Amino acid sequence: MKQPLTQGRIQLAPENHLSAEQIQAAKRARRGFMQQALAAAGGALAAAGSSALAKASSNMPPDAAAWTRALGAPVGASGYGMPSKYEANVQRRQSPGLTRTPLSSVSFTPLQSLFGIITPAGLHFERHHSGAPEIDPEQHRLMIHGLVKRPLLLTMSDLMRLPSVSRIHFIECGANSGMEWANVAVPTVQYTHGMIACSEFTGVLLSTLLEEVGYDKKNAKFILAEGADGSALTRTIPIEFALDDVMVVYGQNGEMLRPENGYPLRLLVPGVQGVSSVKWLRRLEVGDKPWNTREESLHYVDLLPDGTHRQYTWIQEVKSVITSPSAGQKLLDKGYYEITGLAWSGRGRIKRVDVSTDGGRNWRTAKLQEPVLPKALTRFRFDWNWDGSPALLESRAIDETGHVQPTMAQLRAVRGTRSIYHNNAIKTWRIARDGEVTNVQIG
Ligand SMILES: Nc1nc2c(c(=O)[nH]1)N[C@H]1C(S)=C(S)[C@@H](COP(=O)(O)O)O[C@H]1N2
Ligand SMILES: [Mo]
Repeated sequence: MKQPLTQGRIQLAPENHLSAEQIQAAKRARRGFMQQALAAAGGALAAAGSSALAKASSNMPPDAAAWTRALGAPVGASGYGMPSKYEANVQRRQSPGLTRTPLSSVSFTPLQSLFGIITPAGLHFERHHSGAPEIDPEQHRLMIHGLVKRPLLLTMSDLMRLPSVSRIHFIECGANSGMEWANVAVPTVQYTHGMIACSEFTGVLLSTLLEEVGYDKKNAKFILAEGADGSALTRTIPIEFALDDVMVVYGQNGEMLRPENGYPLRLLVPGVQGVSSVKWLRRLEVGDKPWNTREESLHYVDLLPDGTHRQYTWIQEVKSVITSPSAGQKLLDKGYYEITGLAWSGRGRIKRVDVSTDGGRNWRTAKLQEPVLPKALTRFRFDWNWDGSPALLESRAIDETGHVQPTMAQLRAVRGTRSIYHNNAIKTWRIARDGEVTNVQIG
């Protein structure tokens, strides 16, 4: 199937790559194709209307396009609408280097292909420790017990009768951008930053449920959340979070959760690393101390320079990334480009995003797209004229609590070099003279 090769004056990355060799081969092949296309078009894509390429097509003015002269697909051709076949390249993808078995793996959101701040449910990154179970909602139960007066076993209909809220929040895996610690120049923003997604979630506030069961206000300090998947993933949540904005979620972007994202019920701990947002939620226990489960003592800990492990890191700190232009793409011409990207903070709203085109020497403030919501993705835009010389594009976000996104060097000075999790460093994309955009680290 023919895929669109360009968006504006940006040549898109060859998306179906698996290895570095295949990426290179795909790039060479596509470059060859583009050169042929450009030659056929008389050199200028912008002037395609009058080009030999355009004249060769019978669909161009003054002719009416083939689809204008025929009837289209009937209403109801698809009961559940799917993207155009021309968008088939926009896919979640796995990194071969990270996937030992697809049952305990991650697939990344194609951030380079998305607009605005909402991630379509089918492109929300997925991370499962033991595969995605198929749960019959009629059979599913949520148990709430521990330091409570009235332990409860709830059905989905019980839950869906309770007062609900809808809120837009991101979920970011703590390991997002993890490969940047080792300076593995992964080829696209999908792999550097694609373990994040943002949805409108609907469900019941955990505080509502805790009131319902009459939790022990004096002694309750932590909640344990457990999943119904084969990994029975368990995480400790501090009571302050639980009583604040934690949600027990069944809806995602207006419909029920997708199976991969926890159908029929998941926890959402806004602003906190993804692993705490336990999917396929089946049990909540109220307790007075942290549980030290496997997923919080063996995994999801940060090895510090002094050899100790940092445990129980909750917040996803302020972070941003330019999604276009980004690594793997190619600028086809000098002139105007809209630099755009995403910023977020687990502490609240984004206050400002600065953009640099010279590797962080000079910064100018980007425009923020409304709405700017707490613990949600924020879209930023920046007008830029590329003069054809090499450039280093960077974005730096600042949140409403005053936290500033650090450079990789600043982060390494504190955290050392052996971390996997919590990398919120400024990301640099290099633009070469020929317009090729690559993933680099400077300083
Ligand atoms: N029950 C259960 N919950 C889980 C997981 C899991 O494997 N099992 N993975 C966690 C991790 S590590 C992350 S980053 C998020 C990812 O959510 P998503 O797959 O909806 O993107 O789910 C978390 N919740
Ligand atoms: Mo994760």
